[in-house]
Amino acid sequence: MKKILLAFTCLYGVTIGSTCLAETGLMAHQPWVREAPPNMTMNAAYMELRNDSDNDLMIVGGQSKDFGKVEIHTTVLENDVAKMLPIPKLVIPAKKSVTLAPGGIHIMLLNRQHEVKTGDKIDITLQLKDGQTLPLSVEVKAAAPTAETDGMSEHHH
Ligand SMILES: [Cu+2]
Repeated sequence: MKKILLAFTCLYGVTIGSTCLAETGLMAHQPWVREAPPNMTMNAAYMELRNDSDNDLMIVGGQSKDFGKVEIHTTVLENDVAKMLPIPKLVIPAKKSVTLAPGGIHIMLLNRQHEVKTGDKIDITLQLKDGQTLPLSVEVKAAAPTAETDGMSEHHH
């Protein structure tokens, strides 16, 4: 197993609400999970994944201690009904970013292990095809973050 690379430096410098793999240049910007009703045992994580390297990167799965199962999903329209479909891999092309957002691609979190509320952090580790991992600490929010609210919450630390 390759060692986990934590983000010390980024080609972008320090960006609020971001985690990145310094070596691969993969960055997750503003990862978040929407607070789910207490009886709902699944949820989804959204973020912008940015690949600043010269190589395409492929996310093939993930793990979380807070959820029993982590999948990559996309959303498709079938007879005007939105349906989620698991996809085996998510390619982040070189020098490009892919946005994971409600109604589109998302990291599906299944089999919740305990209740999660707004303000909690969920640990998710994304698995890359080359063996590297991108560990994320994802905040549970009541609503989708904006650049401003994210910056403001940072001042409370
Ligand atoms: Cu899903």
